[in-house]
Amino acid sequence: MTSVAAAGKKWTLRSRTLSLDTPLVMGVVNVTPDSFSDGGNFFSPDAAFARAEEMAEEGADIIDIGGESTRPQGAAPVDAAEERRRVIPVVERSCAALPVPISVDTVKSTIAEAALGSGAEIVNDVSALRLDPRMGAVCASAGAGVILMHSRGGVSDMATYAHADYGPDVTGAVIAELQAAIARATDAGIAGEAIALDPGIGFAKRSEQSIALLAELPRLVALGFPVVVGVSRKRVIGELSGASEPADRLEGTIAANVLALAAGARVFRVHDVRAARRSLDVAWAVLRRGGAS
Ligand code: HH2
Repeated sequence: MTSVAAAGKKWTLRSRTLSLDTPLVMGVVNVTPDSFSDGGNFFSPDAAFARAEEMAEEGADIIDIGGESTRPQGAAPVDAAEERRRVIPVVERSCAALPVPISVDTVKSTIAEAALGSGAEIVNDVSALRLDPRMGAVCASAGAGVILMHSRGGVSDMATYAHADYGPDVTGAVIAELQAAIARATDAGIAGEAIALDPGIGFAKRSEQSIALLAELPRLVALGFPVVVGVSRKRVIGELSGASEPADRLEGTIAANVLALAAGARVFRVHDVRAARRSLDVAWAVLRRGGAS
């Protein structure tokens, strides 16, 4: 198998730098009643923290905590007060108790600011700084690591197909829009070393468009930033593997993660941390022996 070297070898967060010499597993904790695959499972702060702790023990390198779903069935936007109530206690407790960096999955600058004030290291913005004009400045002044994920539309329709019109080269269109996001970030004062890119699998993308992006991931990797991939339990995996239940999409998730690793992605956002850790570590040993770096 051909392997592509990840260009970005390090990712600089607020108080630490992550090495991308090995694949990084980012465990998802959704403090929501309605997330597409685990909604309601970790809605209480105690359950969410317990899951974060368990993920750290299972080998997560990063824990990503979110309080607003973008699920494909049309997510209900959450107001800032409710999102804060859901997320901040879990971020605070996780930052205090866990050895791994904490990421906050939000499109709102007030939530990012509160999470960073509680010790979070990364802001994972699924709108890539499109939806809140203060977001870039908040991330810059804290020196946060920032994930710029490609999407189109607002929270309630970004995971639908409402904006899935790309022309023949979906990867080229996504890269152009991510380049605009990089410009927004650097204009706001975010350092290049703090930025990671994510193609936004399933966000304003039909399955064939998500597949094209995964197949052409080296084009995104070639921009020179760390690449994050979130395929975990998504519709495209369900369609390809015939698994209608999100929790039944583990094998397909593993296959897509391993191929993304071979294509140069280095950060994997997953619900099933143990399985991702083990599969990516095995794949990486072989890829590295074959010359991947
Ligand atoms: N996918 C989801 C949410 N946040 N962030 C990044 N960087 N990349 C992704 O692919 C990504 C993301 C959607 O998954 P999930 O959080 O499990 O579902 P929901 O939005 O329903 O809470």
